[in-house]
Amino acid sequence: MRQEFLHAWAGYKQYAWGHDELKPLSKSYHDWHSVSLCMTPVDALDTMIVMGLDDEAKKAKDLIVNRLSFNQDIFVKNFEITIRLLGGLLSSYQLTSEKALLQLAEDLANRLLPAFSSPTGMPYVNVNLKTGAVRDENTNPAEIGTLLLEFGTLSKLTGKPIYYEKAKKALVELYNRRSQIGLVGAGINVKSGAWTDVTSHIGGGIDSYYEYLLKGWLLFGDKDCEQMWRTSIAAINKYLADDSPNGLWYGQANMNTGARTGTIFGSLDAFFPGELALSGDLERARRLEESCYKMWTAFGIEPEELDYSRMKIAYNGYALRPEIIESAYYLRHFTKDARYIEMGHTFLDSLVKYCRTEVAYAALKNVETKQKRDSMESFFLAETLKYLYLLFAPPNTLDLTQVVFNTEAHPLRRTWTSG
Ligand code: DMJ
Repeated sequence: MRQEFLHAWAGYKQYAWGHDELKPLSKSYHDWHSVSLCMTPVDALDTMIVMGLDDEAKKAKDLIVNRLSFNQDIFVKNFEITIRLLGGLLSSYQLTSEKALLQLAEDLANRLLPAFSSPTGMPYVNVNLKTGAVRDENTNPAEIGTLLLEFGTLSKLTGKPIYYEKAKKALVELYNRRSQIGLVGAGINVKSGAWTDVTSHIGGGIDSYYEYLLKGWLLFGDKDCEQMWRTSIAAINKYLADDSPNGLWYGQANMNTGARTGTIFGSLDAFFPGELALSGDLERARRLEESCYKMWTAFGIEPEELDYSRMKIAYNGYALRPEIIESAYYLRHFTKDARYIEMGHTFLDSLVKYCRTEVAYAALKNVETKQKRDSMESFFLAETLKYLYLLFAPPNTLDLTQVVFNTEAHPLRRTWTSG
């Protein structure tokens, strides 16, 4: 796995050094904003450390410390910047004790804090890093509820409670707006607190809200998170789980009535077997990962969205996503079953066969034709290759009793003693 990581990283170094992302087909780069925020190096740094690639890690760390500045007049997505950059800086700080990384994290979080200034305390989508101006009030549960691990860890490491408090309030405000049957919808307005889309599911736009209820409990011992997780998972299993003739899936339902409204499952939903395994529900976790595996093998590589009732593709891209591999990693860890190593080989073989390019790896525009797309998102190095590496690595290469991964696979550790 190290070889594959080094292959992709070498492409980034050669054609995109200092920029956010490599464009693997045109051999050029892409920045998310008018200036680079070093997305790929920050996201990838702890993978290098975990893989023992010390020289590469040092180069990436030097680039970040010397080049990265958040004093920029740009609007950024609070959610993406939190999970990728704040998460990456914090985990790399915990792994290296390099103070400059913690300073960058704290500076970044201070610039993101104005995002929480809505009447409900749920964050606006975008915030300007220099001016603190905010915009975009229509958002979703994932963007509101996937902040506590990063902001909370920063509070624990700095002794400043404000970060934990802001992220926790946002999470609780969201949870308090669940329906009478315990579900959340796909869209919500942070000013009014009203739902704008009542479709409930576990996929993109909602997914990591649930993940952080569970992990907020595991990382911080937060009892409110435990209770919110327990209530939520009961509703999910009651209304969203679909025990269909071709296996266990999770589809869409109306958040108020629980009536089934869709049978779409996709590559983002594939984080859920891992989530179930981490929560102790190995039976559902195993069955759902088998369904995910069917989704992958039916086309040689998984589509972004599948209608599982007919096994027909609903959206045919593949963005180099990690979730199905992440789930295999958790299942391998908790069951010790070699089945998940077998799955891992299938995933790796497909990636090499269909996505590997001369200089790195590329997303697929179409999983049926296998036509490539000129994109390698930073999560490929942060997550996809890290989880593959850990899946094949000796057990307890990272001790899961000590480590909680944020949603971007940045390992956070409970290094603090109190609170
Ligand atoms: C990553 O940024 C995170 O895993 C997020 O939770 C979902 N999308 C991508 C990977 O697919």
